[in-house]
Amino acid sequence: MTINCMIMSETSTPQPASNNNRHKDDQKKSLVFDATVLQHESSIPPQFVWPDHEKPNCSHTPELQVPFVDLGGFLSGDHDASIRASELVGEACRKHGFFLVVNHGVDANLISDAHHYMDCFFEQPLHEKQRAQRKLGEHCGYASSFTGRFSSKLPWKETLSFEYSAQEGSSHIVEEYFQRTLGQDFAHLGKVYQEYCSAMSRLSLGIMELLAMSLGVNRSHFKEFFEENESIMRLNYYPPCQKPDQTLGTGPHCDPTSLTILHQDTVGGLQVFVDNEWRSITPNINAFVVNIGDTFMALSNGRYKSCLHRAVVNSMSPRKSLAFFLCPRKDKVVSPPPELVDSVNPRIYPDFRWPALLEFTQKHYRADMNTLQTFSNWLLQQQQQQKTAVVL
Ligand SMILES: O=C(O)CCC(=O)C(=O)O
Repeated sequence: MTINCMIMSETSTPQPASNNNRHKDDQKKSLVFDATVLQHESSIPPQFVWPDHEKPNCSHTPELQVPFVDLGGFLSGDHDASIRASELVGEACRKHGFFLVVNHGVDANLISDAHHYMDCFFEQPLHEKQRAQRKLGEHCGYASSFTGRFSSKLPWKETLSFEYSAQEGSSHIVEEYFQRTLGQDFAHLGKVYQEYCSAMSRLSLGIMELLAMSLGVNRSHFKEFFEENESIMRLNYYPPCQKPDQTLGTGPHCDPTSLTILHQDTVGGLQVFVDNEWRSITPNINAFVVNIGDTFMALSNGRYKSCLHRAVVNSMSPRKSLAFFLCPRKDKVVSPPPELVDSVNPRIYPDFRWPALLEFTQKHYRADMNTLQTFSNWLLQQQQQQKTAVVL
């Protein structure tokens, strides 16, 4: 998940809000990502051209062999099948943090509706989509690329993000969002995405059990931790681009969230950086791609990896992906269970609450492969400064 920052750093160091200059502001204001026009242009605006060392290699990207974890046995309570599934999950998470789940129990019609309704939203004229425009400093709403927030290395995509909550009393939060921002005509989309998010929340709690088993901690530990999750759903829409070798749909980043459950259509474009090279994950409509995010990396005391990934675009077909980002309830303290901390494995990251990391990635830092470490250092520095202030 790229929860990109408003005032971001092109290097990997948090920058103060004042580092924007007027020239950049003017550039940002004048650039509009209107996919219906830009997808046909033979040259692309320079803000979308990525530096040579980050450009995709369109000719050859080897496939990443990710395990298929069959959840059928686990979901029906088969003990041996659950152990096998948890072993596969553990192996993948120690290597790179990516795996596929099949026989996941999510209704295929629901998934197909969720893709179909993305077309209904994104195929509208720009001004209609802008009714849900994401405001500066917020992480929900419609974003056409990130033209209002960055001046370079812009992603070739449009997104619609919204909040989901598994808490009691929030069972219509997604439906309400669609009605509030887009009106009654979009009520049916709200219903579908509400149902889709609930299915993702249930699935992620199951995966949390497998993760706990694989780490040798109490099976229900992480499931309980995320039971009242306050998560984020993002619809990614990548229009065709006539210069796909110059740009990226989603830039390289690790997800700052806990666990991502992604469903990609049949077009392909997701790539993961493993063993020093980019590898593609072949689409499979029967599978969800699951990956560990920074917050779970902290919960596992660094045992499991949050891995760098990106999405490339192509000149022929639009591509869609549905990303559910599992996040803890806002007041939960992210801290590894005692079983994962000992003298051989001391604490790597300090305790934090998810909203602090979210704010860090929005206001100070453009999510990349060092987000968690930089955030930890920043947090420790803040705590040190507070202690010093108290002593003085
Ligand atoms: O679309 C994809 O395949 C990846 C999307 C992604 O990484 C994100 O939304 O953070």
